Amino acid sequence: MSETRSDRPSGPLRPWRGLIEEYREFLPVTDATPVVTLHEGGTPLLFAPRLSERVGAEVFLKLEGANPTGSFKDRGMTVAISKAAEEGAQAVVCASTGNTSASAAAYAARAGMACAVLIPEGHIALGKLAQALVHGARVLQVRGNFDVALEIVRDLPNRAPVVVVNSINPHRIAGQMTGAFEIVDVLGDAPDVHCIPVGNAGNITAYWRGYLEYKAAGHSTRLPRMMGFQAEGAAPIVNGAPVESPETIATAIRIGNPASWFGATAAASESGGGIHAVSDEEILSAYRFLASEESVFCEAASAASVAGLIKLGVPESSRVVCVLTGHGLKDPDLAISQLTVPPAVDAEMGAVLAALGL
Ligand code: AN7
Repeated sequence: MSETRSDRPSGPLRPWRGLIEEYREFLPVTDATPVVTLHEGGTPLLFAPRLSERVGAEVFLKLEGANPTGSFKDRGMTVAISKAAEEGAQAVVCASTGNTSASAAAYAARAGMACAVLIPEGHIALGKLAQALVHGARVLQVRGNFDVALEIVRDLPNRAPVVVVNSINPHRIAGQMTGAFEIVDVLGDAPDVHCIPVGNAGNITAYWRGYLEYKAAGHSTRLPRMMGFQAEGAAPIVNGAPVESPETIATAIRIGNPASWFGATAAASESGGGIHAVSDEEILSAYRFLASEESVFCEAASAASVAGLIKLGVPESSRVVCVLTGHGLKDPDLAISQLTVPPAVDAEMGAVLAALGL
């Protein structure tokens, strides 16, 4: 295994300049590529003491909600938008359950490109819709789910001069490999088990490729078992057939016909892992556990990785990484629906003490 990567400037405050600068030699960029970055990547890998105790393993959480737009999508988007800029693209387009649209909108704005996003009407978290709008994207709510929106988007370049920035764009997958590189860089090698939510299946495809490429380059000696988790009502890979009308509270992974289906099944089988389903109840239970016990507020789709870990278990003392793909603030409606918001009290000491039961 190689020493700490020495070709980078070091010092007490070595600036993080985004994942393209950090992992340039693994990415499809050259000196001719204008790097469009919001300094994404470099996210925390946080040890989770209570979750570790609960499952009898050593569990780390990869906090992808710490990316600039609050999800892992920024990893692929910095590469996809940089390459689109290199090709002279004026406009990008994507279908999205929310996070891709937020990320595409932000990076397109940074690059001075137009951006159009197609989202399923009524099934996108409020924070994500706000992001796409505030970054200036043309937001089209379509009467249908993600899968039908993606079908239209796939065909758009045949009709108009636009670049698709969904994960069917290979530059997205390339950028998302860097999540695996960072995990290996922090742990010193790959973990035993890698747990990850699966929607359109681009991310599990990217992580597996990332682990393989980093090992081939001599940065690790081993490979993790890849465990992917779909929501029970949107589990086409688990069922072995597309789901016509996917349903889950985890709207980010409300996807019935994943574009990278084969990438997910290959990652699972080649690594000795698997793709499994978790119920909405199990997802919400993990979501609440992470917030109250580990102080990590992720979105529901992200909690599917931890729900799966709790449900399936792992051999004792395994080293496990769960990817928490997006920030909990993306979906404030879901968070509040899980709780009772207390009524207001009068602004005086007596009322405050009484309300607190003191
Ligand atoms: C928080 O934004 O598909 O299996 O259009 O937002 O790579 O699709 C989002 C997916 C997991 C699943 N967690 O990742 C979109 C979109 C969160 C997500 C996934 C998504 P993939």
